[in-house]
Amino acid sequence: MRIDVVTIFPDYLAPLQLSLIGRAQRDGLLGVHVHDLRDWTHDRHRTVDDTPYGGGAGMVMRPEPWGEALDEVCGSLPGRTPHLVFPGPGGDLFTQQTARELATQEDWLIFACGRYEGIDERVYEEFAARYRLSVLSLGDYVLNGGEVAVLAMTEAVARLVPGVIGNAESLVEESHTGGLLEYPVYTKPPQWRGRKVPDVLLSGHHGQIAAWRHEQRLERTASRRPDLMGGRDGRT
Ligand code: 6GU
Repeated sequence: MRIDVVTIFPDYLAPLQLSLIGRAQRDGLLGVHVHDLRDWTHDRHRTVDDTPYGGGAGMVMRPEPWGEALDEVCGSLPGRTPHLVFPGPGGDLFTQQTARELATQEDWLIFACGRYEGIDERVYEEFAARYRLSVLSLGDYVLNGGEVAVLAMTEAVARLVPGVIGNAESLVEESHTGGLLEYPVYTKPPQWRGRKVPDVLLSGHHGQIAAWRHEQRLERTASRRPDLMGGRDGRT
């Protein structure tokens, strides 16, 4: 999978060279390319923003650098068509299902990171008319820009790309697979500060262990995330 990121803070994306995502790149499973939006400005101050028409607080990103940047980046792989992602608090919720769809149905993502009060609306219109385009939000809170969201979304998507995670089995039972949170886990020692590992986990009864873990997932999800259990009020 190929991932391009356009941002005014390329350094923000440096963590994508680390850990699992970094290794996936060295292994050739993933290519991450970060671009500075200001490379597509033409004035001495490399201006990317201006005051909003109609008044109001803050600054809005001007359409011209975004237009030139996305024209160039979107056209940089002959014969291939990217899926454009604009991270933003006003977007559709990014979930494990979104990550799964992007990992399995797309082979090229371009993230366009807005800052300030947002990007001129005509940029969305222009590129939605030419490409598949999603506006995606991490959740109901406000970040200063899309960069941190791209780190999260890239990690969530990349780890679902075949080969990126060595132990594919670890993907099967994790939180949000099957709509439930993960069960609690324990390791050695069997007793720590007077706290014991649940007996069933030491019993060697695989059937009982599986049943206990499933019960724990249900209890945990009902208690912490009733919204995942279906039913408008989370009780059913
Ligand atoms: Cl994707 N962007 C910004 N700026 N804020 C957010 C977000 C995204 N998701 C939640 N808050």
